[in-house]
Amino acid sequence: MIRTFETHHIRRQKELSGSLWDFTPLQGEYAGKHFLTAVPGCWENMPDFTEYRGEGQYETVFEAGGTVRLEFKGVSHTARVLLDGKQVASHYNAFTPFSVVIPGLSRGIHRLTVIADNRFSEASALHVPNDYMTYGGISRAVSVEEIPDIYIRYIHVTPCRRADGWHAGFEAAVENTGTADRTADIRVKVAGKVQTCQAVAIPAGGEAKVTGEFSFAGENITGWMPEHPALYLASAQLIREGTAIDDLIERFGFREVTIDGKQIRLNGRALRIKGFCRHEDHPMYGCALPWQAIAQDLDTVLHLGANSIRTSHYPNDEIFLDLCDEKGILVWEENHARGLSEEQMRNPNFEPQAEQVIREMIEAHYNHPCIYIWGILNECASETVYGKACYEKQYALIRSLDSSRPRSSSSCKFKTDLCLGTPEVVSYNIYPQWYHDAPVEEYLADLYSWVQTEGGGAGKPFLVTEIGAGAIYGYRAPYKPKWSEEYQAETLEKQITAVMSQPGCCGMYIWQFCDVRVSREWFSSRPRSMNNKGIVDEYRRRKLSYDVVKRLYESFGNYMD
Ligand code: ADA
Repeated sequence: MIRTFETHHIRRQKELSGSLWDFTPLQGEYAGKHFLTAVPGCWENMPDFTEYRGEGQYETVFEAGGTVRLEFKGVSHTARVLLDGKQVASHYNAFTPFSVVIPGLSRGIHRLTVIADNRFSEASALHVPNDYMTYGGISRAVSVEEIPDIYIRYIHVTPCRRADGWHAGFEAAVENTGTADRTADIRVKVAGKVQTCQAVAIPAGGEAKVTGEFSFAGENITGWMPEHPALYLASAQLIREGTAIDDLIERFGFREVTIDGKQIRLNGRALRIKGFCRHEDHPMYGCALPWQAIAQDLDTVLHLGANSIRTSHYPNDEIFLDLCDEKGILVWEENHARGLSEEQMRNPNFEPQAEQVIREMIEAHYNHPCIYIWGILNECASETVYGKACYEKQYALIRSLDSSRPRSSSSCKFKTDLCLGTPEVVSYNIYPQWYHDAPVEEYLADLYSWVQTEGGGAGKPFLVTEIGAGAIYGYRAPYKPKWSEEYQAETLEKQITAVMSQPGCCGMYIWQFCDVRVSREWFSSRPRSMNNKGIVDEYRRRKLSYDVVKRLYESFGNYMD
């Protein structure tokens, strides 16, 4: 599955994932040996490759001709793409989509080769040994499309509420991959209303953008809210000499996120965030969870009384976002980074790679109503002057790409963060009663007071974006030692109660939804080489804390007002 809804009625699109591809590792004891394996998938789920770090070559064939567009929703960590043995694309980072257009392909059977590489190196500033596992493989969907030489690259819809009711702005981008200048009409349809931009010139090798706005004043529009996540369709059609030659269908929701003093407002309601941080990780699928497994996680999140998920620490699979749109789960989506030091941020690849992830994340995920905030650089060097310059650039880039959502970054720099002045929302990761034994209320009140006085975040919404404790599933002990399920349950009771009663705090994310594998190279002192702070273990088996979290989260509504 590529998306949970049809994105084309005119463009011919075929999914190439959802089948077995030929796989051969290019290094190691099985180099050159061929296997048949599922795509999407991670090679760590293949019996002989549970720890393989190297290049893995995948191959399949497909039938097409003319101008062909290949889209990859995620290849981990990096990808080299060859068509009939000739390299046509490369991409860095597992967590954002990329595509390539090949004009003038002869009609027939073609061989697609994808070489994924999950090694760490100085060339990779974001994929580094870390407190989560980064896998190898074609971890998300792959599709092939036949398109004209001009095609719809994206359509973005920005809903906004005015005194007379809902309006929706749009921007559609059309790309010309040919060698001749083209002209076409662009027919835009948003929630049933139509506008046609006549005779749009699209220069050879370039692109054209059209913008406009629809008014829905006085119409019966249902806003997108967690309780009723109403979704509407938007589409753009390319029309040349009266014939529709290409189209793109997207989905959006009438919802507006605004900052009002210390509140984050969704369609005017002051949100109370009750969330979980969630890695894309599963012992059976690695990071390539099938949509049913994702849906089951979301059902569990809702069963726990939560209303939000933080995609710690990278953009998630678009299917996850589609399902959150449909289920009314709010999403904090963030670019790919975790705990990078100033030295790591000074890697010359860091800034271009981090900014590339932001561009690709926002262009691809712009329309999802579930995303209410963009996050960057989890626990990176925000206490340094150099780091601050990087944060500022990335905040500015987000603002240039999307003016409709607030920005934030999860900091762990206790009373030393230099970057709280720019983002609309201040967020902190804290672990009182786990990494240190300060009483939760006191620790949080002390931090909050600093943010309001010297920290530069006065008067802004404040979120606790990580708090929690570890527990080994099945480890029970009446004297409640750390790592016991009893200790985690008791600690989360204290933490949730304290955070939800902290004046000025508009919510929290528990670290974390489920236990996850960590990279062996990073933190082998983690019991089981896992991060064990899940409310459920890696097989989604409930720990004692599950019922505590459910009771508490359900005792709070979705809104502060
Ligand atoms: C940090 C980090 C998380 C995780 C957590 C922990 O806050 O952001 O990725 O490593 O600590 O479990 O200690």
